[in-house]
Amino acid sequence: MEEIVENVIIPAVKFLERIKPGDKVSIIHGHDNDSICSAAIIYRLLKTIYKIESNLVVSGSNSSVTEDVLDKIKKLKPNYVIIVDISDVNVSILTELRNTSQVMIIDHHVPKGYVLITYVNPRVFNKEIYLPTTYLCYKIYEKYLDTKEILWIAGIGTLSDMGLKNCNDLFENIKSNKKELVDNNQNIDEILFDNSLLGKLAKIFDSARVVNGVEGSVAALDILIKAKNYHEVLKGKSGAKKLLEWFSVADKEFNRLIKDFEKKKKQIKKIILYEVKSRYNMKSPLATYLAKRLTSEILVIYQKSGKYIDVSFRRGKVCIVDLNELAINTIKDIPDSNGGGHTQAAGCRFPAKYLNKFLRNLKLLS
Ligand SMILES: [Mn+2]
Repeated sequence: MEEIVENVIIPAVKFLERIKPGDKVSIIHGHDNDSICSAAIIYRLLKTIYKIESNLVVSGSNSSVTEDVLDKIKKLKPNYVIIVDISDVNVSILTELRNTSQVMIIDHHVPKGYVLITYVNPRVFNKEIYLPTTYLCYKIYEKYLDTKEILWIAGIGTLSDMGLKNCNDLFENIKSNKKELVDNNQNIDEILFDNSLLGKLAKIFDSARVVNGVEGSVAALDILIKAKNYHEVLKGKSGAKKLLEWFSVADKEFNRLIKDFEKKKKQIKKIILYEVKSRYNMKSPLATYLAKRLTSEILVIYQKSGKYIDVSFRRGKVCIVDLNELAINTIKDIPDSNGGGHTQAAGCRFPAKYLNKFLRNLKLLS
């Protein structure tokens, strides 16, 4: 594993070596904790080593680089563009980015055949490997600086993307240098999420996206780059006061939905199906939490979002169904849809009017 990681980050280090103080850098990011923590680590690295304050550009979608990003990049005219934890960058957008800037993508989703860019993705080496983007950024940071200052950020992003198993060295580092973050946890496993200060911080930062969508993610990232340490966040400093308010809103709603789930969930063979009815984007944290109670079942949670329906797929401990495949197959014949992700956690999105078609597909595949 160590050796693969070393090889994966070599091109990233070469890319960063080309940057000079005074250059303009834009970091394009998505909305979830893994993406904003990755952006924060790269931002902090460039600020420390080159005194560069990168422009942070949020994409309209968490999984793809959207057209509006291109408009912003055209105005900013960066020499370098770094895209973190976003799996889809279509050819025409990438070509335009390449016209003005040198481009690096750091990602951990199913690899794409990108050309003429720096592509940092461990799955190019081994398609089974699972390492969150935040962890890759942490390993890149480690090549230059002492990681002590960013350990909490690296921990939040990696934990949020369920990277506990393969990122041992990071959690060992946290155990020895920021013990209080993982205290009372002898073993580093999923329980960490519900049972540690690091887990609480992950939930606090995620609540920004949950309660406020894209704007929330942008605000959360701003705190990640400004806060000196996590103590400031817990005290509501560096703009974190509103973050704590969002957390309390999200936490209440979360508990309400757990009860609602028990009442309204439906089972189709191995699939447990539930529609989230909430004004907040609770689907993904709820899915992650509920999946821990499962053994051989597949959890399918969906929520309406404007004209679309967003779906999260999760699976129990002993379930071996490939959720990336399942997500892709359930929307195969649905227009204007997209889906995919990882073997153990995936998602999809389709126009709400096709809900019955989606449910029929799901039934056929169960
Ligand atoms: Mn990720």
